Amino acid sequence: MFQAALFDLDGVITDTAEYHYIAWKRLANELGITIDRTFNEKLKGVSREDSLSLILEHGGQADRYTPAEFQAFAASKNDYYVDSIQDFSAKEIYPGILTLLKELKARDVKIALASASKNGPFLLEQMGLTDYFDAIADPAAVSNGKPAPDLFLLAAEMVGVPIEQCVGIEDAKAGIAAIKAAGALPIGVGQPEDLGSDIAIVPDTAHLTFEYLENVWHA
Ligand code: B16
Ligand code: MG
Repeated sequence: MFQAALFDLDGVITDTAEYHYIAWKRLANELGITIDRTFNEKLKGVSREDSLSLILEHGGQADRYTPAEFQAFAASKNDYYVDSIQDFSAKEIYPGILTLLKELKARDVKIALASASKNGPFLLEQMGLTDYFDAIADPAAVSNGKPAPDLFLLAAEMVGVPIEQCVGIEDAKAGIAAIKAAGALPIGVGQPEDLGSDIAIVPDTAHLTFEYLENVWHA
């Protein structure tokens, strides 16, 4: 049996992916850059700074700004985003997630957050989920973001479980790559076209039951 479950947040525990998209789109518009949902797939699981670099590159503005301007743009996007998540509550938890967290707890499986988001702790608090988590890996504490394995390795270390004994749950390509690179068992939420057809994938979180995780683990 696996001993720890390492959760991504945006797109797995709740639908913040949409709010990130709206905030990036607003900032991109201000810079005269158009982004759509297809492009947005590239930003999922990717850090704030790396997302901004991808957007500027997409708009042909890669080297146009000073580091101070770059930081100001990233801060603006975060302000838009943080404004939009102020009213988050338990109502925003994706289907099946609360039950899964309870099932994991009942079986003494460790639970850790491996989100690239610096707003993760705030969101867990808003949704009343903080107490379910044995650890929250701080994305600012690792040198390389997803798709590098660092964040998942840190999460496993924080709950004292060897990475080979962990499952990682992700909705983003970069996140699945990070879980694979770390050496945990990846479980995707989404579509094989986005995440790859070589891993276990559920179409939505309602399918993420403890029984499902156990079956994947033993398969
Ligand atoms: P922040 P995850 C990621 O969270 C998001 O998917 C990504 O869109 C966002 O840019 C990143 O967090 C950083 O978030 O700006 O709030 O620090 O999917 O790894 O939970
Ligand atoms: Mg995600």
